[in-house]
Amino acid sequence: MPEMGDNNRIPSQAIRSLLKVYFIMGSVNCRLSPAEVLTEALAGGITLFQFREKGKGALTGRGKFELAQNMMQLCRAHGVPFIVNDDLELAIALDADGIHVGQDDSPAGMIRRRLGAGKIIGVSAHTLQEAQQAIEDGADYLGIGPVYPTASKEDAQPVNGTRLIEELRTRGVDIPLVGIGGITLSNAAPVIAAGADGISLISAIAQAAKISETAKSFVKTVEEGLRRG
Ligand code: 3NM
Repeated sequence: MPEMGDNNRIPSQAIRSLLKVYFIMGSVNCRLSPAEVLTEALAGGITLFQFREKGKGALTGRGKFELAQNMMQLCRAHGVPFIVNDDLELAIALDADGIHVGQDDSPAGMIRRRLGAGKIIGVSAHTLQEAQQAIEDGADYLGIGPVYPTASKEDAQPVNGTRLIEELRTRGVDIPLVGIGGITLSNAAPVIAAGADGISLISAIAQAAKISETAKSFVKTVEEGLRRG
């Protein structure tokens, strides 16, 4: 985990660099075993990981807990922070590095009181208002999507392109943020050009024929995009 800032919060500059290639996955997203997929993705240089055990056939209870524990150990071995999707009790039980929540979950402020200052809290936002509210509530970063059509989220909102990312940056909102939804190697660059600090993705890595090489190519694409500014 990065060094803490003055108020025990992780500084936004550190969050920004963690967001470059933010891989999300659960057992239903993988063709190989989840441990194999995550090991390859870590070897390829993903910068942050989110455990998202959701959808048809997803594990629950003990099975979910044990898989999460296993994924967190793999992340820790590579120095990559481990974020839990939605499940605050799981994040607390594991002492995970953070949590990512949607609009139907508790507000970031309430979560912060349970998790503590030094944990990472991400919020999904689909409109300017949702983004502003999440910032007010103390989110560390925002996930903005879906940028492109996605098959990985059943209840996805309408596709928004890079519009909201651009609008936030034009208005001077400088919170760390990632674009999400349908991102591939061929359409990632415009997301960074729009002002995102990174990209968040499931299938382009989880279902890749060569997972580690693909993750590495995403890191290169994002870093080139960030250098271009
Ligand atoms: N959240 P893929 S889109 C988990 O719009 C998730 O907030 C989204 O998966 C949002 O990279 C999405 O396979 C799915 O498209 C991303």
